[in-house]
Amino acid sequence: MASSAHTFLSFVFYTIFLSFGSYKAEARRFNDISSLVSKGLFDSIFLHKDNNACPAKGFYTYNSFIQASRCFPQFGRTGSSITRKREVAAFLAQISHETTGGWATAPDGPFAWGLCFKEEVSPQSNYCDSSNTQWPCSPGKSYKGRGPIQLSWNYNYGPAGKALGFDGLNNPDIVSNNSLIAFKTALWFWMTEQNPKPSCHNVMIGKYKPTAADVIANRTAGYGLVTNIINGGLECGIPNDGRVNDRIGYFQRYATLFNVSTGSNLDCEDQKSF
Ligand SMILES: *[C@@H]1O[C@H](CO)[C@@H](O)[C@H](O)[C@H]1NC(C)=O
Ligand SMILES: *[C@@H]1O[C@H](CO)[C@@H](O)[C@H](O)[C@H]1NC(C)=O
Ligand SMILES: CC(=O)N[C@H]1CO[C@H](CO)[C@@H](O)[C@@H]1O
Repeated sequence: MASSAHTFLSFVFYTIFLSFGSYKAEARRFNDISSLVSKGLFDSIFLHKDNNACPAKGFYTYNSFIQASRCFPQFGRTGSSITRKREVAAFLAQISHETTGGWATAPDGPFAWGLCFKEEVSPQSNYCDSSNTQWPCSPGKSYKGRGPIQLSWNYNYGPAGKALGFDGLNNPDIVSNNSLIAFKTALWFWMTEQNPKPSCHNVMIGKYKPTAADVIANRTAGYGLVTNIINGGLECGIPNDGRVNDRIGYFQRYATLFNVSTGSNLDCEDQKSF
């Protein structure tokens, strides 16, 4: 009797335990960005990131991308399946341009060479805006471009570090030394609104509401507006800009790999920067 009760209870217990366990695993898979971006898709997007010619060889791993995305539960998980895929494709395209090792006649084309660099080569300055007293530069530190989004300037390293738990002003190098932190800085930039700019995330999921100034400046939602948020001061409002075209080329290739259309307003040549 005792033994059969034990057996029965164990049966009930194990059934509950096992179904709860697999439910949790299922929920994790469903909610996780890995349900949209498999390892296979990631590898076919970043065909050459670990090429011997790439300074970031071995740095940007699939696992650090997936792990970093778990800190931003809204990323790629808002809206329809098409919206979610398009947002992730846009993010991967923008970080690819920022870190590209491609050239016009590169093997597999110029847009198969994202995530080739982890830090800016021969920066023109330390990217210290000394007029910014909220995020004062640490003597001798460089706030040059690092990581997938090429985080730059003290006023980005400071708040990114504060949000993510590292000392961005005193230890900016960590962004090119730790691949998990590197991906987190890129996602932080993507998800965070920096007034008057909307977040790239809100633009891609259709939550952006243009102000009167945005309307006059032609800042209409679309991938072009994301480019404007990232580097509009240097790249937007210029007809047929090569850098903008490179960003668009990456997005077109990735949208195809995700089986989604790119949506309209790919360019920012008619937009004023923020
Ligand atoms: C907005 O776009 C129109 C049409 O493309 C263009 O003529 C106009 O100059 C643009 N406005 C600004 C502020 O760039
Ligand atoms: C895109 O479509 C192809 C062909 O139908 C399929 O093999 C692939 O898994 C799809 N990719 C995604 C990310 O949905
Ligand atoms: C330990 C390590 O990899 N350190 C590197 C951190 O990044 C800087 C440049 O940003 C390199 O110079 C260090 O070698």
